This record gives sequence, structure tokens and C-alpha cells, in this order.
Amino acid sequence: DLVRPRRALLSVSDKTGLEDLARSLSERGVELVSTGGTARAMRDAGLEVRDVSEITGFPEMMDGRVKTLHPMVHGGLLALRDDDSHAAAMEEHGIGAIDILVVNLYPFEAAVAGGADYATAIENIDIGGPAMIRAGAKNHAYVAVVTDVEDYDALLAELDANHGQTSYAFRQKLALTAYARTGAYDAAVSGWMADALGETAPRRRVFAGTLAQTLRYGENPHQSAAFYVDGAARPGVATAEQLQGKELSYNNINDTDAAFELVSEFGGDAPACAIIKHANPCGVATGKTLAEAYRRAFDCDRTSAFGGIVALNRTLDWETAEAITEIFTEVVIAPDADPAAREIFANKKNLRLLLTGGLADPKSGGLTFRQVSGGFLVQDRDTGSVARNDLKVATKHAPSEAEMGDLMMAWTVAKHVKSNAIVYVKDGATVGIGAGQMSRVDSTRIAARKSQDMAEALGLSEPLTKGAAVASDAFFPFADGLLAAAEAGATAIIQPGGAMRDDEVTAAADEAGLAMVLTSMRHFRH
Ligand code: 93A
Repeated sequence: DLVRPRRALLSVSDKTGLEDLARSLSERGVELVSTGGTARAMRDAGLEVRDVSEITGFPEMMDGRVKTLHPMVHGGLLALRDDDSHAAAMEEHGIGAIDILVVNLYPFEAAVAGGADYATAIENIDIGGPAMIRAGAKNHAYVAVVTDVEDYDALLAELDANHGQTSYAFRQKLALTAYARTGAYDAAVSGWMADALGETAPRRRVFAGTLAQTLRYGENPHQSAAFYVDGAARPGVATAEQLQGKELSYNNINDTDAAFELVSEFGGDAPACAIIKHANPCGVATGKTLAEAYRRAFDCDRTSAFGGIVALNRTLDWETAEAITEIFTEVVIAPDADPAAREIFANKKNLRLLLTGGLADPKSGGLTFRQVSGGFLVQDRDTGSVARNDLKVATKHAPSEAEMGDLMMAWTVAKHVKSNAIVYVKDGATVGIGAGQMSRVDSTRIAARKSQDMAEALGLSEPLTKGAAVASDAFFPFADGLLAAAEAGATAIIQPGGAMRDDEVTAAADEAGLAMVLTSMRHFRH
């Protein structure tokens, strides 16, 4: 099953490493055949190359749309060398076997990520390349197909290890990589079209990403992991520029995403800050300045904020940068950073700074995925939101203007907290967050207790939840959770409503003197 390659066809858009590979193959006695630009690059490097057009007897035509799509090429890739009729066909038509195929495709994903218009994206769909890759990979019994620049060295090492031949196992592995590449490529084209057309029908969707980074490890050090990107030109963790600090870890990427998506909800209105730990916010606040927003977010839960991820909704300035560097923070993500802030951070080598160039649009569509054993679940992103006018007042008295502002903010934050989510907000800052509990009443109590701890640490005489607005991501099934919030001093509540015992819950709210508004929309996040 060893094959001694006599001829290689090289056709690459990304010319990285081409010269070295081609020279090494040539030195090993392999004849080089190539398409227009690739042939030119090799000739410029002083190598001897045959043009594909000489082999096909056809010029490359139609702006290169048709250059390798020819039986002289595909016959050379697909022929079973040991089959008599195949060999006869090769003989009859003068088809020469192609034993090594080196192809990388038109950079469709990069073109789309770079904001290519429709026509440009279409021109970047490679047809001849994938056709050759699939042909050669099918015939891996004879053909070695290299589709990744990173495999060039492996090919040469393989030839060296086998006296100038390739082994079956090696070609199999290359074929596996090859089909992964063509599969991902077509998925990228299809995904782009679905986005371009606003198509959501599941049967017209396919999911794939491009490997962006092999991570040091996954959620835990014994798990291997990688980061795949979908190529969307959306401000966020996948497209941000990292200015300093170590490589992001799996958990960093997950938490940074949660932080930036949350802070983006605040748009450009008021300066806002979100601090995230383990994908949940431990403090979110607005402020007159960004530094004030940061300090107020920090004051929600100083203990948890240690080693957290900080997201900001506007340009990081020196004052905020100073405040952030007072404690250990893993990552800061913001649309931009001014020169003074960059200078302050430059002294903190371990602090990662990510700049996104803008905010994420909480209303923009897209899909979220969750893996289950045997498959994965797909759903629309949670782009739901409620406006003040959508709210229904359920209690005898309505929230005050100040309470209303805090209710809206609490509701927005609750959307980004793992269920069961309970969020207390006072004067535009969270003062207690209860996340991820299996019972709603526990989340309510935990949030209040943490808030109590914080008040004590700050030397305050009153609990921070006194006079706060509180949000619940889903309805209160019983009155107990609501009563726990009232006990903590909350005066206004926002929740979806719709429980079987809504009447009981509303009566309890009235009795406790609370104002309660209903959203008719929930924000589970499990
Ligand atoms: O336009 S194509 O789909 N038509 C073809 O017949 C064809 N053959 C190879 N694109 C085709 N290719 C692609 O051209 C390769 O996949 C490679 O990405 C690129 C190399 O072109 P050049 O050698 O001219 O730089």
C-alpha cells in the first residue's frame, strides 16, 4: 500500500509554504503541475512547472471559473491504477496519474468575514478546488491530498520515512482532513446564504465553524478543546483584537462572551459595566462615568469579582483602567481603549485586554447550540425584550418612575443570569444576584443574603436590597419567593406572570405593599 508519487498537482490560493514544498517535491523527483497563479509563483521561485492547461489542452477560461474541471485532471485523480479497465482508459486518453494533490481553496470564509458584498462572496466560492479534493480523497488508495498548509511538513516527513513513498494510513488521514475541509467550506457557503436571505427553516440550515484556535485545554485541564468561529462580522469575543495578556482559555472565552453580550444590552446610552464570574454576572451597573459604573458593579459582590471578567460599553479611559487594576482581573473587554488606559494596562502583563470596535447588537439574530448525548439542540438567540409599554401592572399600586428604571434594568440583567435567576437592582446598579438554583425561592434568598454580606463588608447599617427592584426570569410558582424578596426590602417586582397561582402571588404582593409588573415573556437560561 505504499505509493511512490511521480506527479503532484498544486493549486493554492494561500501561497504560504508553497515554494519550500514544491522545491522539496521536485528534488524528490516529483513532477509539478499547477494552475495559473500557483504556477507563476513557483516559476518565480525558479522551479520547473507544467501548466494544467497544457495537460487539459484547454486554456483556463471564464475568469478562472473553469481551469481544472477536466477529465485529464479528474481522470488522473480518480483512476484505480490497478484496475485493468481504468488503466486502459488512462492509456487510451493519455491521462497521467496524479499522486499528490495540494489544494487550498478560494478564501470564501475570509472574504465574508471581511464584509464582502454578495457578488464578491459568490466569486469566492471555489468549485474546481473542492471537486479535486473530493476526487483525490475518494481515491486515497492512491492519492495523497493535502488541504492544510500545516500538513506540508508532514507530507515531506512521510516521504522521507518511506523512501519517497506515502503509506495508506497517511493518505487515509489526509482524506479525513480533506472531507472535513470541503464539508466546512460548503457549510460556510450555505450558512452565509442563509444569513443573506434571512432563512431560518431548519431543513435549510447546516452548522459548521472554522477552527480559530486550539486551546490549551477545555473547561478542565484533562479536556482538550478548540475554538471554532462562524465568521460573522459581529463585535464580540470571536472578532475582538487582543492587545495584551496570555492566550484566552476555554473558560475565558465563555465568560468574556457572557460579559460582553450583557453589557451590550446597555447600548451607548449611559456608561455601563458588567463583571462576570463563571458565566454569571456578579455585578452590573450604570454610572455617570465609566469608572463609577465599574465601582458600583464591583460593590455588588466584591468577593466574587476577584479574578472576574470586566465588560464595558464604551471606550476604556484611564480612570476606569486605574480602578480595574486595583484587583486581579482576568479579562477586560470594551469597544476601545484610549492611550492613557492602554499605558496603565501595559504594566499589567497578565491582564488580557480585548477591543471589539463596537457593541454587539442584542437584537441581531443567529443561533445557539447545546450538545446533548447523541445530538445537539439548536434555537434562535434570545433576542426577546420588553418595552415599558408592554408591562402590565398586576398590583394595586404601580411602580414609581425610579422603581420602573430599576425594574427594566433588573429584567435585562436577569436575561443573562442562569436560571433560576433573581436580580435586585437599586439606583441603576445590581445589589444582589441569585443564579442557577434549582428552586426560585433559594435564588431569592441567596441574592438577598449575599447582598447582606456586602452591606456588612461596606459597613452599611441597612441591607442594600432595601427599596430595591427585583426581577425574576420566570414566574413565581408560589408566593414564597416573592415574600422572601419583600422580606429583603424589595419594593417592586418584575416577572413574566402566568403561574397557576398568579392570584395568590399577586395577593401576597399587594399585602406586602409591593408594586408588581408582568412582562408576559420569560428569559430561561439553563
Ligand atoms: O474557479 S474555480 O472553481 N475553477 C476551477 O476549475 C479551479 N481549479 C482550481 N477555482 C479553481 N481552483 C482554485 O484556484 C483552487 O482551489 C485554488 O484555490 C485556486 C488557485 O488558483 P491560482 O493557481 O490561479 O492562484
